[in-house]
Amino acid sequence: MDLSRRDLLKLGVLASASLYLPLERFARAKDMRSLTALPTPFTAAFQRPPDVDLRGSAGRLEVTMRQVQAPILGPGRPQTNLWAYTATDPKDPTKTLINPTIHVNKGQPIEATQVNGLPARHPVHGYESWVSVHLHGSASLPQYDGYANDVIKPGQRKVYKYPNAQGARTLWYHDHGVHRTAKNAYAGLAAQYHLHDQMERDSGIPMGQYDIPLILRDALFARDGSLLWDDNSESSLMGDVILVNGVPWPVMQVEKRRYRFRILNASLSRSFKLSVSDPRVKMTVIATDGGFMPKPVQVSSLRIGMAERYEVILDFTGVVDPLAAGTAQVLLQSGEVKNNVDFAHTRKIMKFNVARGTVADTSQIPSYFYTPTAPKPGSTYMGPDEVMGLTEAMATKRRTLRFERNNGMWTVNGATWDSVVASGYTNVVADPAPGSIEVWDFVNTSGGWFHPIHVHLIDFKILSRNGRAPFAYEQGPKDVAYVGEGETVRVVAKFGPHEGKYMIHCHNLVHEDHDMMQQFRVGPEKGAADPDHPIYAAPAA
Ligand SMILES: [Cu+2]
Repeated sequence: MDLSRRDLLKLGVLASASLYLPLERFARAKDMRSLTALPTPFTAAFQRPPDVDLRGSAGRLEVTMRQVQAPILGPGRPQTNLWAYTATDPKDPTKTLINPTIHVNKGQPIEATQVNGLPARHPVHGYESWVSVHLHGSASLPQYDGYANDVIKPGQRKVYKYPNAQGARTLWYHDHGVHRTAKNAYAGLAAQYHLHDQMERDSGIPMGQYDIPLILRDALFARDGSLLWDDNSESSLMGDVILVNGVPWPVMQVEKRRYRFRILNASLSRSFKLSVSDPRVKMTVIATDGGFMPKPVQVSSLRIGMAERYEVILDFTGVVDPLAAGTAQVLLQSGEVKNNVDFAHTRKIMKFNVARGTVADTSQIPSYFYTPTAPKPGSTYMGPDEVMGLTEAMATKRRTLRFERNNGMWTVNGATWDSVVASGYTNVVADPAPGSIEVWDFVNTSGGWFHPIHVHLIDFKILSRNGRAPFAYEQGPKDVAYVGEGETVRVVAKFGPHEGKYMIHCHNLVHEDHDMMQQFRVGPEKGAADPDHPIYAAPAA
């Protein structure tokens, strides 16, 4: 019998909301190799990723990609081999930091040397361990953007130059190696990068120890502790363990005050519909992928697709002490998302234990951050106010990009990334003029899957979803658009500040690798001698 989840629902097999059977089509993931018992939710302690603070420094950093072991499954259970970005702690050279959050200030460019210190071949899949490092959210030159074919082979290194000229935002750096992105990222190559600026410092929002990355992802584990791979015939990988900053369903001790969480969905294929279990804890969205929204917006739930970032303030001030226990408990949880596959605990994310007693909280949530304004002329770095000042009427060109599965391949307007490679990297899906404003429609006619679409280089404003207004929480600068089932998402963007070739792709990384990726070119084709050619201008050595 081959029954879909929808069929099972009709038959009443899944009538209990808390019980989800693994889908038959995902049954292979639950094979003999998989864990017999999952970690127990809400037992492991929350971990803040380590910080590398480059503010006020010379702006140089060396990062080495390495295979490391982590006790993800808990004490007394086998450790997990991960691939991670590692850096020496600038404050203590005897310490190695795993997947650190990098902090920079606006206006301070940096150079990050990335060294491929991974095993020459992937220990499970056997492929040559090439990588490419993409700083997602940065308007970098093409040769520093982590172009998929601009790979760093084992033993090689490459210097990436990051301008940090945009406004405050939550970026992340992750792997983008051609046809290896999903497996490399799944192995652990993903971390956050925070760009800070004056608007952020003046706003009064929680900073420092109260400004906390939440990197959400799912995973499958084998009994020997290793990560298990099952991409369901190159369609989606749906894990049964939810990790927050690498810890399964952690518990975080919090005070009765406001916290700023920078939520990133680093899953390959799973989306989340986030909410907080206690209605007294208000969730206010203050920033989207590309930085602050014009105005904070309070929400009861928030859908976050792969690679999207939402900064939220959770305010624990109103939590009342229970009479007997020492703490009050609040859950961050997920709801139903179409075409997710839920297992027993995949709607749980993490738990907050709220400490008794009041604390002095001088932070605030401002009523607004800025007023949207018409973009400055020319091809310049855009502020969030200029991105949100874009209108459909300003556009001089319209384009349509269709994301669909053809003959088992994932395609953009019927083409795959291999066609770009075969063209000598000259095929483009769009060729906007430098500084021009365009409206793009992202179209997904399928009911069977959603595609979070990422456009490199630029930030865009979402104009509409199927002709209706975007969700209140996505009305900020974005670089990923969640294109749901049967949806057309319309965005407007200004193309710059750089010329050259940049990728556009689905951030279901299984789709991206097989091969839902194309490129666009800002300005004219300059051939292989282009001083900013994504492959030839600054190759790894
Ligand atoms: Cu996709």
